[in-house]
Order: sequence, then structure tokens, then C-alpha cells
Amino acid sequence: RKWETIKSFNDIKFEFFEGIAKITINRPEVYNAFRPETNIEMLEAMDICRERQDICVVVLTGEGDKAFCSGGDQNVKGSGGYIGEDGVPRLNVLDLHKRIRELPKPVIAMVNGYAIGGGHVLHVVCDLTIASENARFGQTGPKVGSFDAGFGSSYLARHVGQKKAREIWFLCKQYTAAEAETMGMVNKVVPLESLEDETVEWCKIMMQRSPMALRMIKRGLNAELDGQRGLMEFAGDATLMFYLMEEAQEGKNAFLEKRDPDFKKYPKFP
Ligand code: 2NE
Repeated sequence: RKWETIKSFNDIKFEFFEGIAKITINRPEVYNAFRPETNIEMLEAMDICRERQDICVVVLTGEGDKAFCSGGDQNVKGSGGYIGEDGVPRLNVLDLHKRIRELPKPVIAMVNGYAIGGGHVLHVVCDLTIASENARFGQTGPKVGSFDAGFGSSYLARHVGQKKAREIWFLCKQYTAAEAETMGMVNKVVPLESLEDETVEWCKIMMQRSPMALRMIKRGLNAELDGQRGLMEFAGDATLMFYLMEEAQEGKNAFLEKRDPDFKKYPKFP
């Protein structure tokens, strides 16, 4: 399989293959921990994934066979957040969570090793998770002076239930891929050597499905948890579909032609 580079970055690889975009956190020396610049790059890559018509599915993974992502880079954690090269503290991984949720295309976490701390949250916010047998899952916040009480807790609880979510956060233990699958936060576990094949296979199946149907399902499942913000995304897509109907064109045409719109001819579905 030949992945083509979409755009070169410092901290990530951003590649394309037959409708699939792959974002790889490329900092193996720190087990793919992210720093502010890593998230800025991933945000740009996600924007490209949103705009490009030929990208149907996004895969998020980490370089090497040790880690998917070990969370925030502890070397740059300072007062107020993770300190960027500009000296400013940020917690911009939260912007990435929002971007993954908003993207009207499926995002799959391809977990190839440790998914720990903020790295665990990243897989939690993805739509699907496929993990290799060597993957390890867990939160560390209360051990290292951090927490994610947002999607990292509330959405995790939707996957594994309240008791397990509290156990994961309060005890900061590590869980095997098999345990994560049993808990309901991983869709499938495969040997490391077949991880990418399996992930690409899932992508290909989804690409045979209706993109609009997948989009609306993602919006609806998000809306349940995302309140007014989720309804806004859902409603935005309803408007998109309305704009595809002649009924919406009639309103605009009447305005431009300086006449009253004739909506009577359109069906009133039961
Ligand atoms: C991932 C884990 C469990 C792996 O353990 P092990 O023993 O297999 O490897 P080791 O030796 O700990 O790590 C390998 C190298 O990666 C670096 C280590 O320092 C080490 O470097 P060298 O000594 O070889 O030079 N490394 C690993 N994780 C790093 C990190 N996050 N930042 C910088 N360097 C890192 C073990 O490494 C581990 O527990 N890592 C720390 C996980 C962690 O606590 N992450 C931060 C959680 S807080 C967070 O991410 C967060 C949040 O809670 C809320 C919002 C945003 C972020």
C-alpha cells in the first residue's frame, strides 16, 4: 500500500490512500506525546480532511509499534498549559477533540501501542477504535497533575458506563486491548501486523455506504451528548439537505424574480 504525502509537517505525517487520509503523530522518542505545535498541525490536517472531496474517512495513529499517543508532552507542561515555541501556554488538544467530533466523516483511531492520558482521550473521541494486541489503555491525570473532565470523562462513560469510567480515572490503571474491547471502548483487536490491513478494510466498507447517511448518524449520535451545539451541527446538515430540494430553490428564485413563491406544489409528507 503506497501512502502519498498530502502535506509535510514537523510533528505529524499526513498521507492519503484511495479515499483514506492518515494522520500519524510522529514523535516516537516521547511515545507520540503531543505538544501545542503537534495539535496545531493536526488541526490543519483535519481542516484539509473536511474540505477535500476525495477524502472519505480519516485514520488517526501513532508512529512505530510502541505508542499511539502518550498524551501531553510532559517536557513542555508549564504554568497554564503546554508551552509552545512562542512561550504561550495552551490546551489546544481540546480543539482537536471538537474537530474530530465535528468532522462530517468517520474518524478511526488505529491504536498501535500505548493510548495513555490525553492519548487515551484522543481514541475515546474518535468514532471507532481498532487496536493491536499490544495496545495498552489508561488515564494518568490524577497521578501526574491533570484531568480531562470533558469528553475524556463524560463521553468515556457513554462507552464503558459510569462505574468503569470512574475506576479508569480514579485508579489510573492500565488495561489490555482485550479488556478495553470487553469494556466497550474498542471495536476490534487484531495482531499488530494486521492492524493497518484491518483498519483499511473497515474504511473500505464505510466508503461503500452512503456518505450522507453516515454523516447524519454521526451528527445524531453526537447531538445526544452535545446539547445545543450538537443540535446546531445536526440542524446545519438538515439545512444542507433542504438546500438540495427544489422547494428551497423556489424560495430563492421567487426572491430574485421579484414574485411571490409558489410553495403549494410541494408535497406535505405524512
Ligand atoms: C506511556 C508509558 C506508560 C510507557 O511506559 P514505558 O515504561 O514503556 O516507557 P517510558 O520509558 O516511560 O517512555 C519512553 C520514553 O517516552 C517518554 C519517556 O520519558 C521516555 O523517554 P526516555 O526516558 O527514553 O528519553 N515519554 C512517554 N510519555 C511521555 C509524555 N507524555 N511526555 C513526554 N515524554 C514521554 C509511560 O511513558 C507514561 O506513563 N507516560 C506518561 C503518560 C502521561 O502521564 N501523559 C500525560 C497525561 S495528562 C494529559 O495528557 C492531558 C490531560 O490529562 C488533559 C488534557 C490534555 C492532556
